[in-house]
Amino acid sequence: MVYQTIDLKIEELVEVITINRPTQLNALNIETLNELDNAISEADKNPDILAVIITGSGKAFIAGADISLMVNMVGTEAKEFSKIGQGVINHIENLTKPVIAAINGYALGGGCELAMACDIRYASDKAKFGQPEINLGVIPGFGGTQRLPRLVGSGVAMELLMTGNIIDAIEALRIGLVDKVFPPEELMAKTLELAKIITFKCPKAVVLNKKAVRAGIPKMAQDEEATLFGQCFETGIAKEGMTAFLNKTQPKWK
Ligand code: CO8
Repeated sequence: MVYQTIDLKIEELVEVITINRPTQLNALNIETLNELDNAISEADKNPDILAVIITGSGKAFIAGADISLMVNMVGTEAKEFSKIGQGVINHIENLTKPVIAAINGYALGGGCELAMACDIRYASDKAKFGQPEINLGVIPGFGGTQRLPRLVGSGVAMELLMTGNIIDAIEALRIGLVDKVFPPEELMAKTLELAKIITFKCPKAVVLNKKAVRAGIPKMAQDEEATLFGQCFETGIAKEGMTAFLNKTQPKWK
């Protein structure tokens, strides 16, 4: 497959997947989700890949799902889009090889949701995190309502979800949203170093560790999340919030 919105590079048994839509801050549209899904399937099958790194080009990791794509959706379409995104992100989570996020910049909305599905998260000290969906009149729809409380606890998750606050990498480290923070120029080298250390270990035991940890994580209510995400589009609040974002104005909530 020829990829238009992601770049792939294999270096010594480690594949680096770079989301590459920098002018839209790497926002996830259908094409990007499909390409990511395909790249993950290929990585699964390729014996020359023992670990995967996901990062972003330019100043963002991923600034969320593509708002220009969602603004005109009706409830059923939004629910369907939510399920597509959940499927791709679950695919990343369930890949039978370790996946490390190298979070180089904005990891917002769907971007933070994708990072949370990775096994390990390294971040640049310039990275920013948040679930700002509330400002658009929606909720996270790619598993964020489920993974965020599991990672940081329900109180901290509720605060992030209900305020839409954007936090820096040091705060993300403090609350357990990321595992290590580095200066931007060291991020990729440190992430590759970690990935390579893992590739020297017994591949079967690496996968079994991942499987055991994942098996202990409580089941997620993703269907409910997708349904509730769709409801935001039935009531007109998503239209109000997303139109305001795209017009660079403030939404008026009833
Ligand atoms: N979608 C589409 N375009 C985007 C997005 C996005 N998520 N984020 C940024 N862009 C675009 C901007 O519109 C802008 O385009 P243009 O140059 O044509 O005006 C360009 O990228 C650059 O962005 P800014 O000029 O805004 O850059 P700044 O440095 O001033 O600001 C921010 C950077 C703070 C990251 C800002 O762009 C921002 O707030 N972005 C939106 C963040 C956000 O709200 N993300 C959540 C989106 S909703 C979501 O992810 C839900 C996931 C679940 C979906 C469920 C399925 C339906």
